[in-house]
Formats: sequence, structure tokens, C-alpha cells
Amino acid sequence: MLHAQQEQVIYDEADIPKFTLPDPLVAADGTKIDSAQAWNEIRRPELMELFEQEVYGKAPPAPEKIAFKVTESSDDALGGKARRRQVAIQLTDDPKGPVMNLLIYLPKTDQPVPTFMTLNFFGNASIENDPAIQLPQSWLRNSSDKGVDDHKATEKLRGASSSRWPVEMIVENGYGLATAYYGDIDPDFDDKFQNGIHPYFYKEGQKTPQPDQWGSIAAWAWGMSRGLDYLEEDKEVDGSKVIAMGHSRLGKTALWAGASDPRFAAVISNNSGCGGAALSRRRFGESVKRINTSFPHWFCDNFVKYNHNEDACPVDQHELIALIAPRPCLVCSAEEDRWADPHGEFLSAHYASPVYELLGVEGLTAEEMPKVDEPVLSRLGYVIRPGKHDVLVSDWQRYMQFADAHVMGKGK
Ligand code: GTR
Repeated sequence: MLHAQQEQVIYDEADIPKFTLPDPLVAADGTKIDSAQAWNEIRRPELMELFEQEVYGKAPPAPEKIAFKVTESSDDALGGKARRRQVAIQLTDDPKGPVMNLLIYLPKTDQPVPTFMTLNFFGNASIENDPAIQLPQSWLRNSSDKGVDDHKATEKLRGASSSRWPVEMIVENGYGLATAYYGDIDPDFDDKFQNGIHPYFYKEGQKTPQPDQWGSIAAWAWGMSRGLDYLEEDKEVDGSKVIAMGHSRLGKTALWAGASDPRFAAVISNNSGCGGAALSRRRFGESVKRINTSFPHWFCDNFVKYNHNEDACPVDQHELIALIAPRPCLVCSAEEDRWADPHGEFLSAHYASPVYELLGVEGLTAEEMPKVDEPVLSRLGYVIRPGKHDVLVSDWQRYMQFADAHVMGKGK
């Protein structure tokens, strides 16, 4: 820890070393990418492979068949305002294997609804004080505030994170919310991948992922795709309008989920920072070295090569956003969240924009970093709001404004 603190953290634009970003529209062999076809056939697959190999690690394919069980259901949730469903999704082909519990709230309508798919940090029961929500059974980070004792949930967990989850408002606006605990997929601590989903995919004799195989972020993103597998089957949900959303490490996860699974209709990242929307080469706030040191399990082992060596990485994070093109993507920063480098998050969207334009859709319409609370809600959007690293009710209002325009097609 002391060692990590001795690392100099850049918090001044003047201290950022000079760097050149890789051009998303130039292939590794120097070919200029000048058509949608060249993007789709050459550059996009090449970038996907580089992100898999060098940053997040390659995830295994989806299980052969989707197996799930609806474990609870009510048409009278939230005081009669919503429907609630709880679904146990089997993550592997092994019926005795790991299960991810999806909690879904839906507006009461006969139409299939657009739905936010997002992971949560403390279990489904933490998002809403609703006694019907099953308490998480997976390992939890201890927290007396949240009511987690000895890595297990207590009744105090119910609704402990509800300030981040305005469920009623979401449902009243015509959206569904589907959420699962990220620890159902892989508990968030470094145990060299002995627990969680990873061991289920080891080859005989394998004890840990190879340097280019999935870390935890890739596993969580893969879990989001398993949630989407289910949502596509659910008649109450419009499977063609599922929006991947996530905050912080789960914002990094939402971006990677959206990049690696084109079925996600749109992506919203909140305060995702290093390894998410922020450009690594800026080294502003959290650096690659710092994140790999504090969280050695998040990325694949190859990413360690870029500790203090960001310029050697064949990709940077604007190309992660480019992988989401032409689908809508909203990058959200918070003014006081300097650790996540708001300006670097803006620049990623800025430098991804030419890919959106090449694909014939609107990119980021602002040339300059917008002022606080002046959201740029173009198809590739960016917003910086006042305040800290967090998810606020006003953030959700903005997500829905964005989704109304670009997923529901209601116009801006
Ligand atoms: C921090 C980490 C960030 C961000 C954040 C979070 O400690 O440095 O990259 O992911 O955690 O997830 O809350």
C-alpha cells in the first residue's frame, strides 16, 4: 500500500506526457479504413482481438443452451406500480454449476419494454427495500453500512444502496430494470481465479487463466450477456432494446459488454475511468500501473505489460467506444471524480467519433469539453455533472432522456 501511495499521481494537465493515440481508422498493417465495410471486416475484428488479448482477456463462448428458472414473480410490486420477476440463470451447461440471480422490475404494460441491464455491487436486495427480493448467497465484501457481516448478507442490506436505484422512476418512465449481483459471476477479490466462473472453463490441469484469457471485468461483462440471453427470451422485455449500464468498475464492464456483444442496443458508462472510458495514455488520476496493482484480477495478465508503458499498448480506450459504434453510447463523468479523469473520458468519446461518422451516424456533436451540467446528448454523448463518484437520481433522468432519444426514437 505504501508503495502504491509513493507513485506520483497526475492531477494537472500540464504534467501529462506527450503521446500519440492509435488511429481507430488505420489498420495494424497501415491500411486506411475508409468504408463501413472495411471497418466491419478488417478494423473492428482486429481491435476486438487486441482488446481481448491485451486488455480484458478472451471470454469463453456462451453456454450451448440457455437454462433458467423463474423463482419468484409478482404483478403487484412497488405498491402495485410494477411487476417484479426473479430469475435464476444457469451460467454454464452444468445444472450444478454457478447461477446468476436476475431481479427484474417492469412497468405494467402489455408491450415489451426497453430495459436497462446493469450489475450491482451488493446484491439485488440492496437496490430496493422490498422484502420479496432474495438476499444474495454469494460472497459479499464486508460492510457494516450495507449490513454485510462475515461476507454474508443480513436483513440490513435491504435497500442499503437504494439512493443509486430510483426503481419507481425508471418504471414510471416506461423502462424495465434488470440487475444482478456481480459477485454471482465472480467475487471481486484476487484469489487467482479459484472461485467464481473461471474454473468452470479451465482445460484439464489448468489452474489459472492464461495471460490472454478473461479477468474479472471480462467475466462480469460475459455475465451481462447471459442476462441478455434471458431477456431476449422474456416476452415482457424488448430484447432488441436492452441498454448496458454500469458505474465505475461496472461502467468499465458495461463498455466491454457493449463492445463484445453487439446485441446490446446501447451503452451507458458512469464514472468508468481507467480501463473504462478514460484514455490510458493520459495517465491522469488512476494509471494502468496503479489499477493493475490494486486490482490484479480485473484485467488479463497481458495488460501488466503496459504498467508505466501505456504507449506500447496497441489500443487505447477511445477504440473501446469505437467498438460500440454505430450504437448509442453515453459517457458520464462527475466533476469531483478526478481519479477517473473526466477530460480523458471526454477525449475518448471525441476520438471515437470519426468511427460513428464513417458508419453514417451522428458522433459526438461537441468539439470541446462541455461545461458542467451542459450535457451533450448526441448519439455518441458525453456529460459531466457536479459532485462525486456516485450514481444519482439525476443521472438516471439523463440516462432515460438519452435512451428516449436514441433507443426509443422519441427525438431529443
Ligand atoms: C476504485 C478504482 C476505480 C473504480 C472504483 C469503483 O477504487 O480505482 O477504477 O473502478 O474503484 O469501482 O468504485
